[in-house]
Amino acid sequence: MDKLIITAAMIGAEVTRQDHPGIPVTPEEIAEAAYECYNAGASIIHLHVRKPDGTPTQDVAIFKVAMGLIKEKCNVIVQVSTGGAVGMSPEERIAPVQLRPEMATLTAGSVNFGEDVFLNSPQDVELFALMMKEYGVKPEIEIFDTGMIATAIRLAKRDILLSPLHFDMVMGVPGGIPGTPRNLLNLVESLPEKATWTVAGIGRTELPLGVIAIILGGHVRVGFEDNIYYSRGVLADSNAQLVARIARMSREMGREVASPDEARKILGITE
Ligand code: KMH
Ligand code: ZN
Repeated sequence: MDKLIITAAMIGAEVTRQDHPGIPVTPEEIAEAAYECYNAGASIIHLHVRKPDGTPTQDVAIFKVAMGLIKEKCNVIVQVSTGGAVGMSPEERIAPVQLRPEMATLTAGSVNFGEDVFLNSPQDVELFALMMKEYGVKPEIEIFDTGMIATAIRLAKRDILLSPLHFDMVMGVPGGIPGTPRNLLNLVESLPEKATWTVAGIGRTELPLGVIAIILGGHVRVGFEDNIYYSRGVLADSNAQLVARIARMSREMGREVASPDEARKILGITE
């Protein structure tokens, strides 16, 4: 079994300072939090950025500053979000890919997202995938429901997505696939050969699904984007605390944690 890749999703688009006072907002705060997560065992930073007032943005200039500051501190893999926030235009969302990050997210279909609709038309999914191919960016294919895996496989058959594919099962979003062990097993069994996968359990599903992924040979995403609690009703101290717990549990179960360079090899970013 490969070593465990831990992704830190520290920011997202929805969580506010009111929800958690420790959410990193400025590029400096983001870089510092990323460095703490790296030291705790994260090899990928799933990156969103915010405007100075805390609202989500896909502003390329802000991404560039945040990525530069992260890279000054450590060689973690930066994975930019092309999900952005619900309601942003496709043009806005895909813009940070021009910075040629090592990875970016690619949501493989539309999904109800709480009270909103997270719109990803077949045309936009294909366009995003083609842009990532053009810029040499490894997609992390975000799966909010079963049919999205089939969509990704169709794109791979047309060489729009290149093998080996890497998936992120985003589970427990109200409107998306519920975060149950049985659903996770079904998703994993639906993956194409040689695919790698991680799981992002939303809210209280983060920890149990993470543990199952450690056992199954998948990988794990944690952080305030998905869950701000350490235990029921108790806010986590920091993103790094959530990363450290998964790293500790994985080692206890006999599975070592991947460094960024080891993660690059596992994902096929480098040879
Ligand atoms: N904020 C969500 C609407 C991604 O980063 O690619 C989408 C999201 C997924 O967070
Ligand atoms: Zn995200």
